[in-house]
Amino acid sequence: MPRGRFITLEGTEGVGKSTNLATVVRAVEDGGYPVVSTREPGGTPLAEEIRGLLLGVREEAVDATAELLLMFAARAQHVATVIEPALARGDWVVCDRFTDATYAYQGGGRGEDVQAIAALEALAHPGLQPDLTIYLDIDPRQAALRIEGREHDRIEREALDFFDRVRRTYLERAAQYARFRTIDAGRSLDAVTADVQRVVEELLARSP
Ligand code: Z5A
Repeated sequence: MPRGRFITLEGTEGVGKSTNLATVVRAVEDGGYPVVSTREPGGTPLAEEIRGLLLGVREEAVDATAELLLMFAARAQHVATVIEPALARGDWVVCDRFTDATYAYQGGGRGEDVQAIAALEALAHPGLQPDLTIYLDIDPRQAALRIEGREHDRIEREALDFFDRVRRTYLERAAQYARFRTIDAGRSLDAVTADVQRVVEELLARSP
């Protein structure tokens, strides 16, 4: 059984990751592969508990390094108990956010040291990188309008300049790594979905 493929969706809040995850899953299933659909932070009972700790609004200020370590604690559990076993049995894994989000939010947004993030990445998932990262790009001002009125979690309450830094980091990484496909997510859902479908089909065409 050949190892499965690993697809991640990335972007700033409200860009349409959850909406387009369904398109990715359907395209992979239509290609004939079993799919595990998951998300970060989260994806296992323990990691979902850590998600609650990370995103809950609280009085106590959360230290940026504590936030970074909690992200990787959740990820280590998720990789070890869900992602790696699925890939090893030949399933494809589609994940709403992964380590690129940590570089973008904790690195770009919070200013955490990139070398420290790289060291934690090497510890939590040595040798594992996505085969395809679909980066949905949008001006955070436009995305904010889409989720207006929704209750915001602790990180979503950050100011717009935080999300501008997050976006800048995503764009830098997209230019750096060949596994990225950047899609303009400021267009109609139909146009975005068509592009998402196309990039997944490109990966399917390259797969055994
Ligand atoms: N985080 C982190 O800091 N570090 C990390 O390492 C990781 C995560 C892994 C939780 O992530 C938070 O964790 C997140 C980053 C941080 N905090 N923030 N900000 P999450 O992925 O669960 O949270 P999110 O990004 O805020 O998800 P979201 O708000 O649900 O956004 P989305 O999934 O990208 O959007 P959506 O729900 O699919 O779409 C939003 C609305 O727009 C919805 O009504 C859609 O119908 C609509 N939509 C979607 N596409 C379109 C188009 N093209 N046109 C018009 N309307 C559209």
